[in-house]
Amino acid sequence: MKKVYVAMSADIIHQGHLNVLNEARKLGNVIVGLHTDKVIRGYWRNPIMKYEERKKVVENIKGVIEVIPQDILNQVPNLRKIKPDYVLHGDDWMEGDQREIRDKVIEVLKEWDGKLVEVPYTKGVSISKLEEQLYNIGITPEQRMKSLKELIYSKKHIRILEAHNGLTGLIVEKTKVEKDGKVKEFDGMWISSLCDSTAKGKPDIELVDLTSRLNTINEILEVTTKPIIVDGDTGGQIEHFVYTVKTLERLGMSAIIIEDKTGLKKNSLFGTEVTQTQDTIEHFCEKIRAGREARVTSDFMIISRIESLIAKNGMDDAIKRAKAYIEAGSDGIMIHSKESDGREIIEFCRLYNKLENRVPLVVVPTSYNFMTENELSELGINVIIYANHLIRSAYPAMVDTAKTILLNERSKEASINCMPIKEILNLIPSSI
Ligand code: SPV
Ligand code: MG
Repeated sequence: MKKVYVAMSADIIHQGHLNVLNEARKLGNVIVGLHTDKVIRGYWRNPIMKYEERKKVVENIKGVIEVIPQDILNQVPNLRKIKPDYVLHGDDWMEGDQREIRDKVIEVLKEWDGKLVEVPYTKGVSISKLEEQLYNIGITPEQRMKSLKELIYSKKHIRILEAHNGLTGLIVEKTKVEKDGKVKEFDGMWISSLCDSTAKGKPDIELVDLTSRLNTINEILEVTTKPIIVDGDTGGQIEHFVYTVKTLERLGMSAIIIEDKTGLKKNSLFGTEVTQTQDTIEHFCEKIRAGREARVTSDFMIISRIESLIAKNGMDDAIKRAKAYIEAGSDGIMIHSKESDGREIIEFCRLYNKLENRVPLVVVPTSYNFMTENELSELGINVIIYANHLIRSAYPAMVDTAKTILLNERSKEASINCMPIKEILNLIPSSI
């Protein structure tokens, strides 16, 4: 029997996969190179089914004699090992990013006179529709919680956007754009203390208490499936923090970030304009340790936020704290800076990368917003949080509308700022 190689992700098996595998079966014994979870996360999103689960499904499809891991997008290393007589692929890879891989496959097949067979792409399969249906089914708290760690440890970097109510949660969940043949979307949500407080018309000084923040979180939980990172401010008293950890973990939050400040907390972007006191290293480490002991699973991440650069306490202090917080058991470090040239962050990363013990690094590039995700990623940063952009863009639009109505004593002139009534009525479907 001839050998036929087919690479696929097979995350949601549909008739398109079966068409390809049927064609492959006609040519010989089918070996499937199944994309590993890491590969799928790298080019798309968290797989719905894990590798072992997908493997079980694919192994049981007629004609498939073996399933092997395809652990990079490029099939060439696997092809050299197997030397198949045929490689089968949908004919949708002739354009865009996949074209390069196609060229490499054609080249390597020449080494043993193998053939590439391209089968017509199955029309009428809408992955986005299938995904929509999965979204409607929802997610368990446990699955949601785990998904952040999985994403952090398998993607070069992840991008997170703030959400402060159900509607903004939906925007983070569903917004997608296509660029260079790839679909881009946000990996998760940040429940910012600044945005949650501002949306409630309150200052960002830990005045909005946990119960009220849980209302916001619940609103978002009800309509989304992506992982959530909670801005935990200072974490409060250690005795209170342990309860916060338990509550958030139970709800399926993925992480809490606490900042090493004490006393009346003010927003970090005020910098030294207001009095902000940093906690002692010893006390903050005690808080981290208590949080770690309180959580039930290691899937819930406790991330420590260093405020040394905000408070102008120096780079040495920032690095010293990073070391201490990692030793105390932090699952991640967030370094914050309000300098707009990005130099502090670059320098911190340079020193951080020399540490022997490192954990994922988180940044909030509000002030140094000229830096691209790739530039940040090259510095070794793993999590990029766009911390306040939805509320900052919505507020000026709303104020402008209010003023326009006042000035014109009617709403006609303001309607150019507004989406049509029909669209707002249909924005949220009435049934799922
Ligand atoms: C928040 O979004 O509430 C933060 C980040 O804590 S920052 O506002 O930059 O301090
Ligand atoms: Mg905050």
